[in-house]
Amino acid sequence: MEISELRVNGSRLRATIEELARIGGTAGGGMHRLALTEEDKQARDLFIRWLKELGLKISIDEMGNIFGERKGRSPQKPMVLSGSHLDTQPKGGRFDGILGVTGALEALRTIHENRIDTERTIAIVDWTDEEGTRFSPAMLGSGVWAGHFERDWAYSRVDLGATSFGEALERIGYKGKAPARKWPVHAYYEFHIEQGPVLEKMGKRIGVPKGILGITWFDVYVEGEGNQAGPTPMNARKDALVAAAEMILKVNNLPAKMGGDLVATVGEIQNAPNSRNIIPDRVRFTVDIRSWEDLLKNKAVEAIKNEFSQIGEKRGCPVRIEMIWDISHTEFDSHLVERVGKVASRLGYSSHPMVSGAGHDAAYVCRVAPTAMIFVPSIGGRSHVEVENTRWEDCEAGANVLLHCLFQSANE
Ligand code: HGY
Ligand code: MN
Ligand code: MN
Repeated sequence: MEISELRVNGSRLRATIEELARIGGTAGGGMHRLALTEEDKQARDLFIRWLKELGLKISIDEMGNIFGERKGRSPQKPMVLSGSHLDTQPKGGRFDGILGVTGALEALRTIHENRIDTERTIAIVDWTDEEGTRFSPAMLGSGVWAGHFERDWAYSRVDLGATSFGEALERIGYKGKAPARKWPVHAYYEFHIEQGPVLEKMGKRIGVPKGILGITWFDVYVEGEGNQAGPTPMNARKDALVAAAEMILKVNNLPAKMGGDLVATVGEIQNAPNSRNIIPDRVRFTVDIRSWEDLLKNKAVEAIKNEFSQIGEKRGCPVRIEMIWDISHTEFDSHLVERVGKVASRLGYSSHPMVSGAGHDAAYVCRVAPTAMIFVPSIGGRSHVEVENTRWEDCEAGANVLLHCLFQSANE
């Protein structure tokens, strides 16, 4: 069969996604498969089994990133790489990250069963800890591989139970020997759900992001004075939770105040001692600020930090800020972005240029290799929730676009 007529096997892709969804699946039909947990290990084991079935050369690096390589005719030429992540949010969806790994696997399955040789080696990857929800910041696996984070610093990151990334990686048996260090990559494609409302609203099938918003994460620690909820007069309180509440509302008001495309979120909070009749004395909450405009994002971060210290001052609740992560906006390779759009239209799919509001491993790979992404619509624009969903025909369409982008890059 002519390469141009090749298409992926959509029902096999669906079956693969559904099989993975059974590992860490929640009662509500979503996913709970945090990085480096037993569930993550089982998903990795299954992924490796699939790689072996295709006879791929498998390597696991010291960050637990898993690569499967299908050798090309000229293995000395820089390879083509595609993948995403298998770890999920605590109550996440069946497609975020998983579609990128299984879509790349499906592309290689299609190439393999049609006995097609490519000039360049094509490799697929499962990046460790893309979500950053258990071990922050996000994209630790791809970030170390791309040289953005130091390996030992990543190993030292701890979860709320004080388990370190390094210990958890060791425990699941995925602390590989291969150095987590970039090598020459000719082109990287990441296939992913949009995780937003744009494609569905525009009635378009394929999203062609030009890049990814810049992201800043920091943790806020507010210290109050614990006391009995009854006898303590209201004007004598140093209530850490009330101070935090005022700060959180300021975060929510920040985008309206600063303008532009800014978004700002407080997603996580811990309150201590968290007893109904004790005035809280310690609160930790997280802040996530994003924008395409790096200057705007950085100005917003400074502005909100000032607001926090004023509130802390006013309420007698000292505030400590711990910077967790900062990545400037990412601009993908214009030739590969153009290729994604052209391949989509050649295959008869409508497409739409956009920007990714969600972070992806492509953000770090893009800093060391030409990179582009392929999006498909999220039903209702929902993601990072159990109802996250994408039509199977869109998964198949996106995987076909990925297949032909891989072919073009692997044979140039
Ligand atoms: O935060 C993000 O956008 C990604 O899900 N890690
Ligand atoms: Mn993702
Ligand atoms: Mn995600």
